[in-house]
Amino acid sequence: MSSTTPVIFDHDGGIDDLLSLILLLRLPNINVVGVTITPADCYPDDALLSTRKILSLTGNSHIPVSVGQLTGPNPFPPEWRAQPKMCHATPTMLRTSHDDVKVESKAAHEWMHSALTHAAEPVTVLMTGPATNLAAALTQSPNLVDKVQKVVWMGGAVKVKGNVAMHDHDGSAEWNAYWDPKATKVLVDSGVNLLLVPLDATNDLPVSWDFLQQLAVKNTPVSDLSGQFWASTVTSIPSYEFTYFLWDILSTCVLALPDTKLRIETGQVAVSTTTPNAGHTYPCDETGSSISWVASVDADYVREMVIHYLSGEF
Ligand code: AGV
Ligand code: CA
Repeated sequence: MSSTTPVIFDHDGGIDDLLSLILLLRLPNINVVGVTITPADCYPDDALLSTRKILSLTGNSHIPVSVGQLTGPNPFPPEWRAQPKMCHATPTMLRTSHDDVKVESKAAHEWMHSALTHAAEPVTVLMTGPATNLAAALTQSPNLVDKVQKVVWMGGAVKVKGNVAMHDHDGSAEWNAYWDPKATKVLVDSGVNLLLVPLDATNDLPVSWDFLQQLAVKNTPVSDLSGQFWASTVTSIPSYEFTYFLWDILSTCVLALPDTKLRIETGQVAVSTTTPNAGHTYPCDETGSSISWVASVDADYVREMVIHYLSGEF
């Protein structure tokens, strides 16, 4: 066994997905073996460019990147998908090359399938976008669950309300679970060792001005770039509620958090794939599958950990 945990990171190119990539690469106990992109809460060209630049900037240009071709039925709002374009427009990112980072010819779900098949030891899969790529790989080869050490997925809302606000939806689902409800169901029912990081836990971690202030005083290259990314998430229209959370960031931290800093619940969870609650992940003893989810965390500890790892030199 290696002393670091091998991790495949599947993200969907949002501001906090890209910040999660920076954070993940700086965690001492993690060895990132590949990055896959789901074209969900992003435009894939932007997500790919920012991913390659971050890998290059952090001295990780050997890590392979693969872009997904599969899409879910419920697209993200175009305003959200366009927002992360600013990430590769910041001066640090503009100065950084990307062509030293290889892009795999295989689509993300195929690359993931082959990486898991050939893995010498079980791999942890961190996912901060919809479950589409891993669900496709597991559908093709259900035995691959044995090659997955665990899945940590920013997805779902188990005992709290969701964050989908669409005319044909009752608001019970979290967006990553809703984008591709069938993939969500495949993942939950797959028998894989699954730990959700749902809204139940992330609701305690809004991106507050106080948090950004604490990051800013670090005054280092990494904290400045991170603060610039987050600055683009504070825009809000008066009277129109909008809060950005440390959704994907918490999920990344879960890979390194001491057991005493989080509370995990285990139970039967079912997934709806139909309106009006498509993507709803709810406790259900009759038709559910047994999975675990992070119910709550020590929010102060997590904030300090994030500020610690997102400061210093690249
Ligand atoms: O539901 C949270 C997920 C996370 O993976 N994403 C954003 C994070 O990357 C969707 C999302 C929910 N609300 C959003 C989202 C918002 N206001 N802006 C952008 N994305
Ligand atoms: Ca995301």
